Amino acid sequence: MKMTPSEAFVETMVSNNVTDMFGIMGSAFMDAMDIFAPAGIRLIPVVHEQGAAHMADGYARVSGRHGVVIGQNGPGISNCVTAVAAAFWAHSPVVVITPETGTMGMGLGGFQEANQLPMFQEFTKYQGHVNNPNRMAEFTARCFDRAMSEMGPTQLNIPRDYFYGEIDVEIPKPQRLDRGAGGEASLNEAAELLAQAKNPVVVSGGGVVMSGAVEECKALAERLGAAVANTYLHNDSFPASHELWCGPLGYQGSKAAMKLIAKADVVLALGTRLGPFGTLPQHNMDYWPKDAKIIQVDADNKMLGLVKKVSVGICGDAKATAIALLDRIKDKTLVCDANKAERLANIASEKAAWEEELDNWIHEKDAYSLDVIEEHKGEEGSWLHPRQVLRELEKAMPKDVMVSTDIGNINSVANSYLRFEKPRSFFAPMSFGNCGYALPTMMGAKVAAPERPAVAYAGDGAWGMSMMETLTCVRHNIPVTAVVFHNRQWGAEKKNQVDFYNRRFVAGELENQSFAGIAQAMGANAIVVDTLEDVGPALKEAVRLQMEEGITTVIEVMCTRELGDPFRRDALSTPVRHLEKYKDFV
Ligand SMILES: Cc1ncc(C[n+]2csc(CCOP(=O)(O)OP(=O)(O)O)c2C)c(N)n1
Ligand SMILES: [Mg+2]
Repeated sequence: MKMTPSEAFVETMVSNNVTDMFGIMGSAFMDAMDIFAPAGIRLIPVVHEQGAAHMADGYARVSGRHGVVIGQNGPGISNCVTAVAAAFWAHSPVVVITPETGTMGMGLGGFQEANQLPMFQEFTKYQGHVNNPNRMAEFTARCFDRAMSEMGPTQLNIPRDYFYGEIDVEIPKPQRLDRGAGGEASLNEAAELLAQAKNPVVVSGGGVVMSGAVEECKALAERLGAAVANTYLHNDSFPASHELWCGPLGYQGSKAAMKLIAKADVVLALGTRLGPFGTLPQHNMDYWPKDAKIIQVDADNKMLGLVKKVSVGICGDAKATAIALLDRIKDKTLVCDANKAERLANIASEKAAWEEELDNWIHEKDAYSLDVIEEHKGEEGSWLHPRQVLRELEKAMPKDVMVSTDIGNINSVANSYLRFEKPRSFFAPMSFGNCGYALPTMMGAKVAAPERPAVAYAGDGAWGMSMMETLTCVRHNIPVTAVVFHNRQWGAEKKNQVDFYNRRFVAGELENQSFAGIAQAMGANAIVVDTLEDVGPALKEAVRLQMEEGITTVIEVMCTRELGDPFRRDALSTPVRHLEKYKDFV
């Protein structure tokens, strides 16, 4: 059919069911943008393109659909890089559309000229470059197909003059992969290991969330009577109310999960790449069971055995594989049937012990934390203990909530207190670990699921990087609730200065303005919380306003400077100085 490349581009997005995009307008793609609305596509303008790409990520993660981001060539596109990297490590089907300098100007150093493919090379699964306007629909379609089949961001790079002209083209139909359970041999071998296991434990990862496999994971775990641990930052990969759930592994995770997996003889790691950060020692426990047989299931064969040694690697879709494994063991007598009751009792008692420990863990007890708690004695107004705040927030969380967390000390401690009943509910920056993630990601999630309550956590440092998107919440009616932990420091990094640099604080303090005041100036509602009793009611009221009146609220929680365990002690070493002038800096 005869059309312009702009029309071919837009029509291909329509055939991929695109209804929302995030970005900032620009001349580079104005010809196509002009027909977004009649095509049924809403372009949500943001404050900064990093926010747009995070929104696309959140949108994709909550809906399982494509998240789409677009911007002006050059700076609009380079502004997206950090957020696309985060989407890459979250395996999100984000399509980043990057209009580029026109072909007649390339290489001349013109305005906003940049070579945009290398910028995203490391953080995309596929890069489509429209090298001829006649191929606009073909490359657009391939980017949308590959984002789904490869489970990650793809880039569509379009020289800006290629939107114009006249082409004869057929709009391709979306091609979606029909995923399977994996090879017979590996499935049989895994089923045999499970049948012989005395103490099997299941690890449920992001692949379980993405493939919609929670029910299948549940059925398999129930047949085995196995404890189920969530992988790091995938707390929504198994329902927290289930008797077999034992919480997340890894940084600030659940001691119950770590103790239970430490004793496993067979681990079924379902839908997880077993990334390096996810199984780091924690709470002084090196819990990964080195002698256990590990069955790893991942949809990407390159992840099998990459980080952890495995006995059986299954290249399969978590859902299909769980079904295939259950089929193989359901009617058999399993070795672990004999001690099922005993194992269930053990799960219950480990969980109860961890809950009790959390209930009594009112504040951090290391020397630095005790000192900073002391510094406020006798002051007017309260500075709250982060752990107590996090427990109160947990208790006040609405049903069906979506929560995003940022990178920071308090946000990491939050991991122990975030529990979910259903998948696609918890969003964190995963392996890229960038501050400034939580608010825009939650906004994208809210656009995809306006019927669900949306809550973003951020430390005061990270909040500074992202809070301007509050303007977007207000301008474009995307109501969310943000909880800002005001502890006047870049706490997570300062913790390293406590542990390794003798409390020599360089660039770690943040003497802040009022975040409530800033939020109000941006047109949002704000609540300052400085007593523990107010934490839960503040969250409940903010969520009520969000759901009933479409109002965005920033809850500013005044916290002490105490600091929980650091991300990783393994990454730093004690300072050594050879020069006389630095001799005291050890
Ligand atoms: C974009 C980016 N810059 C810097 C860092 C390094 N970093 C990790 S945590 C952190 C401190 C976060 O401080 P804040 O948001 O106030 O949370 P807190 O640790 O105080 O709870 C920093 C600077 C990062 N992860 N990402
Ligand atoms: Mg802070």
